[in-house]
Amino acid sequence: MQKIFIVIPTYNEKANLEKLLSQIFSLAIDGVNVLIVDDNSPDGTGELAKKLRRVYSNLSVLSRAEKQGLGLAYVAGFKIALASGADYIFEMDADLSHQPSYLPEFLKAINNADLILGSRYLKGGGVSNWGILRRLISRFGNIYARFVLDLPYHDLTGGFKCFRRLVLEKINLDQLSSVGYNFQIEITYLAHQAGFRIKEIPIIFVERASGQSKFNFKIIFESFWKVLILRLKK
Ligand SMILES: Nc1nc2c(ncn2[C@@H]2O[C@H](COP(=O)(O)OP(=O)(O)OP(=O)(O)O)[C@@H](O)[C@H]2O)c(=O)[nH]1
Ligand SMILES: [Mg+2]
Repeated sequence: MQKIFIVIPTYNEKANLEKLLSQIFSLAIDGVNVLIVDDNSPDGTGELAKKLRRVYSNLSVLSRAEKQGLGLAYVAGFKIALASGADYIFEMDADLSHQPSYLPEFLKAINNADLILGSRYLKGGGVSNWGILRRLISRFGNIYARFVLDLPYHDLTGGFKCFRRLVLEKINLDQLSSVGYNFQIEITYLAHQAGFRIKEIPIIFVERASGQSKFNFKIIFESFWKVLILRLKK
């Protein structure tokens, strides 16, 4: 039977966790496991996740000592998923921006691809409840990365993805240069360079209803120069 791991990094997502897990597990997808990677959230997300293991037998929790950024949380989670024999590995946010109802569509699409990107900027995709500034930043960031790195994909900054195991085995996870959000662009770029088949499916991204955003201008500047550096290393 296929084994699926949904890796979900969390930092202060207590208000979203129960609803998220209940929505994922109620889909009753064959072989599905959820791995929460918590960076010692002050709001107790990690403890709540551990408690919920009594409810969901296919839930596991990786507790890390301190907040080290999204990229490093994913790398640690991917290693566990690979060691546990996962065939397909998902990236997904904990704040319900990534709707679990899309999971079956990713699994269908990955039959003919190695990496599926959930894309806001394809026909049928979109963003709900984002202000104009956030929309412009996201749009510009995507056009910039697409142009500088010469990639054909429409959404490079999104974090709802499904990898075939082989992709994460082939990419050197310890050599990623991005520890923060730029990780999203970098991992897709490396998969593309390695020749993997990457496809996009449209998703509607729903702005978080609870908890706090960790998005800030530092992230934009980090991405701006890290994308340039990736290009120069080519
Ligand atoms: N473990 C861990 N998780 C993180 C870290 N930074 C962000 N996250 C999680 O990564 C996911 C995406 O972060 P968000 O804060 O939602 O960032 P965003 O989606 O760009 O911004 P908003 O939707 O506006 O909040 C969420 O599940 C966060 O809890 C981190 O340093 N460590
Ligand atoms: Mg979010």
